[in-house]
Amino acid sequence: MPSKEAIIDNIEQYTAQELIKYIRDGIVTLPELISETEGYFPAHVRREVEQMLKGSESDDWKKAQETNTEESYLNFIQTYPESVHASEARNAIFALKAAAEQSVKDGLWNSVDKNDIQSLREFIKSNPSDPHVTEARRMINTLQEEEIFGFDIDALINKIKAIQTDKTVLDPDALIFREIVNCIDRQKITHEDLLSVIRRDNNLLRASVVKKLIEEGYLEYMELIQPEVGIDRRFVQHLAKGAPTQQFTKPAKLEKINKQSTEVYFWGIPSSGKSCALGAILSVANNGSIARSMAKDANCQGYGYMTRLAQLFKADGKVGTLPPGTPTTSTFEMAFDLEDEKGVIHPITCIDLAGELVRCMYKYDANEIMTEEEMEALDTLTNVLIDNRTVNRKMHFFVLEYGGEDRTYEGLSQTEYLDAALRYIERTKIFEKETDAIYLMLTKVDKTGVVGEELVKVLTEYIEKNYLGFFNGLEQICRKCEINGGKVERIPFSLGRVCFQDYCLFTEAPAANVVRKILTRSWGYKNGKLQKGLNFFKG
Ligand SMILES: Nc1nc2c(ncn2[C@@H]2O[C@H](COP(=O)(O)OP(=O)(O)OP(=O)(O)O)[C@@H](O)[C@H]2O)c(=O)[nH]1
Ligand SMILES: [Mg+2]
Repeated sequence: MPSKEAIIDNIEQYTAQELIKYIRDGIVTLPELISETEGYFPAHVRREVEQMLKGSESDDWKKAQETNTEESYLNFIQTYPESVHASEARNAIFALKAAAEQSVKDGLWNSVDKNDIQSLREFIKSNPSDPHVTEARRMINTLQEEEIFGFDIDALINKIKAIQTDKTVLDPDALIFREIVNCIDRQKITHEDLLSVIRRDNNLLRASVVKKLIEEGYLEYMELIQPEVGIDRRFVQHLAKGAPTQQFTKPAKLEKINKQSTEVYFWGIPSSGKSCALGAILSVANNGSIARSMAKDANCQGYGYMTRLAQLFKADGKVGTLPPGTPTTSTFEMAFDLEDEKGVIHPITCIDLAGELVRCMYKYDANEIMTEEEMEALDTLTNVLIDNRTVNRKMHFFVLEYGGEDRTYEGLSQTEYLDAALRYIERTKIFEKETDAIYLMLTKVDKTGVVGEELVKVLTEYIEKNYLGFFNGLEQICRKCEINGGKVERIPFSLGRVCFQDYCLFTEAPAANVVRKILTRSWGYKNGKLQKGLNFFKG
């Protein structure tokens, strides 16, 4: 093989084919041949070389990408320095180098003994800028906690629950995944333990976490269906399909309720099941089984949300994906007319509030520092309930989540937050003048595992044990303000079966029950004439 100098000095002796070979072998480049041969490069040979190079450029680019090594891209750049793919090739080399560096770092991280505080500390000391440093610190904390409190599966479950309610964690699912994997890798829990955690509560882990565990080889789809774990095959099929979730856009700021209607409010802490209950109620209201017809008000602020939310709940035996949590600043107004079986039209406006808003009411009451976003959200509520308040009749559902009594947000439980909401609403005086009914809605009662009379018994005991104070407080308001003969009705609610938090096999009966109640208690008019009903102005 001649040297670069020999080729340049004797350029007129070589054929185009030979020159192409030298270029491909990286001995010389075309620009060098052009600029360093001082006019001796025969024009017809140069044209031939250029054409042959052009013809094969796209093939060679494909080959370089297929090989995908630093060398393949370097060769390509040397052969085609002017190519449109040259910068892409340089970027590819850069990415490959970065990946190689990262894998050396990963190797270092992989070799650290994750059960040993000392070796984790040494890793942090010698690699202070490594991306695994935070994880190493977290592991040290975990090991220290284990030293103090001991380790068992319940400790892991509690940790997962704590992460789920910690607002400061940016990506709770990723953190929960790492916690679990860390426990398995350190042989703190076995594969069977993980399955038993899923069996004990099908809703502890979100679909995305279970899916990641499967993708990373910690679980198998079929194991979830086994009788020992007992998850319905349809949920697992839905998981495998990875159905996309419904996305809701931020609504316009709500200034006031626009419709002459009965306003129905749902109050409850984050994740207590308000939006799901509302979606289910809207879906059943729309299907003609309880109400004869439903006419959605296309002008209301939450029209799009209402349509999409109701769409998620269909009792067709197929698994549906549940809505995501409602962002703090999103308060939705959903207005519609329901026609009952006697042809009476009931104009209704349902208001879906973010549970975070209920926490804001507490913060406001307790003079705690609030973010700008929280102030803005509370301002919406103040507009609707106080400044621009309507004379519409109102119904309030106080939503308590069955099984959520231990769940705390920043150290406080459901009732502390709901108490604050209650005080806030009391100050508006709407209980005294405009309220027709107050309900205590217990959501997620499928978690009891019982139905019928047994369910009534379990729930009565449950409320007495956990929420008697709150319930009595509500009844006291009802007596004082002469609402519903001083009675607070308790309504059990469930979507049917929920799995991996995001998936649901929907059953209509509980939502149908609520639609019936709304129809019974709301004002209506007949004969297409909008009249003020008898109970429209109460006091
Ligand atoms: N087991 C069971 N879980 C439910 C039920 N309804 C809701 N959930 C679970 O509770 C989660 C939260 O429900 P949402 O309706 O979004 O709660 P929310 O009160 O609107 O929450 P925010 O919008 O954050 O205030 C859902 O993702 C489900 O995992 C139910 O009937 N049964
Ligand atoms: Mg919600």
